[in-house]
Parts: sequence; structure tokens; C-alpha cells
Amino acid sequence: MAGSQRYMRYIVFALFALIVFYFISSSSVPSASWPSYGDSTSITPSTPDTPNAAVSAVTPHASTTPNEKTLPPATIPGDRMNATFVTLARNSDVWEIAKSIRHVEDRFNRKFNYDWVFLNDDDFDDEFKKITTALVSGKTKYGKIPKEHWSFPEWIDQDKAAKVREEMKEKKIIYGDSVSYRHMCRYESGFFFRHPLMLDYEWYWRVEPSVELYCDINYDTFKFMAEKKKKYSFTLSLYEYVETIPTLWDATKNFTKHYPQHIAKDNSMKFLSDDGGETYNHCHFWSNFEIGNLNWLRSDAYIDFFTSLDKAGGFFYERWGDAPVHSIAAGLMLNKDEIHFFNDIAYYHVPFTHCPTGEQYRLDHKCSCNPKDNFDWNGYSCTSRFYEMNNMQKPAGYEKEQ
Ligand SMILES: Nc1nc2c(ncn2[C@@H]2O[C@H](COP(=O)(O)OP(=O)(O)O)[C@@H](O)[C@H]2O)c(=O)[nH]1
Ligand SMILES: *[C@@H]1O[C@H](CO)[C@@H](O)[C@H](O)[C@H]1NC(C)=O
Ligand SMILES: *[C@@H]1O[C@H](CO)[C@@H](O)[C@H](O)[C@H]1NC(C)=O
Ligand SMILES: [Mg+2]
Repeated sequence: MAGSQRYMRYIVFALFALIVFYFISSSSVPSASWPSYGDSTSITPSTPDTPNAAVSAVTPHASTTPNEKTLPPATIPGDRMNATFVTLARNSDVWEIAKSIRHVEDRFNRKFNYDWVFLNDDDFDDEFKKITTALVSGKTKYGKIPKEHWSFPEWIDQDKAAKVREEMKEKKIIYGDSVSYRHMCRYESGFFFRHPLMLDYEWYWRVEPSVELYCDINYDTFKFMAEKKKKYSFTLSLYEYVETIPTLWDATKNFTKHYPQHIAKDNSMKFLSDDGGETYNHCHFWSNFEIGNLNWLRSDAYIDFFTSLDKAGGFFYERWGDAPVHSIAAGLMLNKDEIHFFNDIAYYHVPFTHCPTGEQYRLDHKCSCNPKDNFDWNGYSCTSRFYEMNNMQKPAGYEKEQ
């Protein structure tokens, strides 16, 4: 027994020594020429000079999908823009924002590592900070909104505002009876870009809880905005509920009368109005997605617009949303070519999907959206109007999605 054990140990040792010798003496790095995938016939890696291995590495089996593309680097080299993601959220939104972050990171930010600013009217709790910090590849920052940016201005008549909420509740208007939703819309309209944490940045990308991205984004969208001189952008556009903004256009017209110097020459009035500015057609960019320029929002033009709307009281006497407010501002105070439609960013926020038109793009960018769900060429979308106003050619194949 003892003798045969010694004999076995000798054989194992000799074999081991032989293998080590083979690897040391081999001039090439053997692992580099091993077939990495596509070879399901051999389980153990074959040695470099086995003909079978060499053949199977270049001739994939018909039944499997060849993947000869090399994977892109985890992080794209180069300099970064002065930019951040920004999310307004409550602590209870943590798991829904976690899903959104994962989408944004997987499709874009793991390659760029931009920062992420979280804002809240309350203190963020440790759970929220722990979960979101673990998911974001850039720096995370957490800010509390000052009380004066999340409360009724002194000129608002509380009884009048309360009565409106009652009426809207009866009419079953979505968020019609909510006070916090109104603070949220007012905050997104006039204050988020002035939060101390946001003053450090020039560009922002807004992300809400429960949104999804369906295609890879392989370039720096912030750099794109800067290079193309864009200030505001969108993926989805639609008509606003009239009941939430009955006097928003009157307030807008009063603003343009008092501040004609803020109106851009080559503006997008044709996107907003069908009668040269007399009435609003309710078209707006859906602001739960935005990539934009913070210095534009901080400009005199935008601040004067917001202040004038805020004085009119419609955030509380009606239920003005930040989407029509941002859209009207962009439409009137920016030149047409400063607003960008990101056809290539596939996006979902309940209940609408923007799935890029064009199959080759979707294949090349590993898109997972169903083109049939694309909202762009639907009658309730304003995106056709945006194309027509800008004399842009609609993407090939759009007719099939109408
Ligand atoms: N901190 C805070 N965030 C809020 C509040 N209400 C809404 N939000 C955030 O504001 C954004 C819009 O709210 P959401 O419920 O998604 O509205 P919807 O998309 O219009 O249905 C989201 O990012 C929410 O997390 C609130 O009372 N406090
Ligand atoms: C980023 O932009 C902000 C706002 O314009 C500016 O105050 C800040 O100095 C910029 N930071 C860098 C590093 O350029
Ligand atoms: C119109 O705008 C001016 C300047 O912002 C303001 O003083 C005035 O109260 C506004 N009028 C109405 C009816 O909102
Ligand atoms: Mg939302």
C-alpha cells in the first residue's frame, strides 16, 4: 500500500512538472489562441496546435450565432463634459429609481461615469443613499430642497387653490387634488437648476423613477449637445390635457408682450400654435426625459418667463405641468435648431415608448423595444409636427409604424 501510494504521487508530480515545463517553454501565450466561444464540441481547452481547435475558432457552428465583434472597453476614453444626471425623488421611490439607474448605467453611463444629483423636499435616508450610490458609476450627491422652493408663494389665495383641487378631484383629473404634485411641477419648472448642487454643472440629463432605455448609447450625448449648439432635447412629444392649463397660453402671451426681447427670431411657434400664436395647440415635449443646458434655464430670459408664470398663479389655481412650461420656453426663446430630437435614445415612461425608427439602427445598438410600440407617428404625438416645422426628412420606414 505504502509503495503504490508513493508510486502514484511520483506519477502525479511528473505529470505536473511536464505541464509546467510545456507552458514555460511555449513561446506564445496559449490562452490567446484558445477558442473563446462558439466551440461547444470541446469542453476542455485544446492545446494551440490541435487543428480541430484552430478550425472551430474561425468556423462557427451553423446553429449558434457568431459573435466575432470585440467588446467595447468598459469606459470610453477622453474628456468629460461639465454634466450630471438629476433626479427628483422621495425615499419611497428608491426601488423604482434603482431600476431607472440600472437602465441608464447599462446602456450609457457605465461607459462615461457621469455624476448623479438626487433632490428631495425631505432628507434622503441612508437606505436611499446606499442603494443609489452602489448603482451609479459616477459620484452621487444628495440635496435637500429649501422650503421656499417647495411651498405656496405668499400671493397665492389658499381658499381659491383649495377650491380648484376639489373641483379637479370631482372631474377626476389626474393629480388634480394633489398639493405635492403641484409643488413638484413648480419646482421642476423654476428651481431645480438653481439648487446649490446643480450650480456646479452646465448640462443635465433628467431621469425619473421607473423609466427604461432600450438601445445602447455609445457616444457622449452631452458632448453632442455642446458641439451641435443644442440647448434642449426630447424623445417623446404629445398633447397636454387642456383642463390642467386653461390659461397658460394667456400668461405666455402676457409674457411675450412685456418681454419681446426674450423671444428668439427663429423660434418654434409653428410647433406650439396652429394660428401664428393666437392659441396654443397643447403640443409639448415630455419633460420626464430631458438633456439640456442649465445655463439656459438660469438665463434672464427663462427666469423672467418662470417668474411671470409663477406670479399668474397657474401652478396652484390650475395644475400647470413643467412639461408645457419647459416646452413653451424652449419653443419661444430658443432658435429652432437649438432643440434636438433624440431619435436614437429608445425610451419608456409609462404609458409611452419611443422606439427608434429604422431596423438597422435597432440591430446595431442591441435595442430591445418593439417598433410597434413606437409612439412617434401616432396621431397623439407632436413629433411629426416637429419634423415638418424643421423641414426634416422622417426616418425611413416611418409609414409602416403609423
Ligand atoms: N421629493 C419628491 N419628489 C416627488 C414628489 N412627487 C413627485 N416627485 C418626483 O417628481 C417626478 C415626477 O413625479 P411622477 O410621480 O413620476 O409624476 P408623473 O411622471 O407625472 O406621473 C419623479 O421624479 C418623482 O420621483 C414629492 O412629493 N417629493
Ligand atoms: C461647470 O459649469 C458651471 C456652470 O456654468 C460652472 O460654474 C463651473 O465652474 C463649471 N465647472 C467646470 C469644471 O468647468
Ligand atoms: C402681465 O405681466 C406683467 C409683467 O410680468 C405683470 O406685471 C402683470 O400682472 C401680468 N398680467 C396678467 C393679467 O397676468
Ligand atoms: Mg414619472
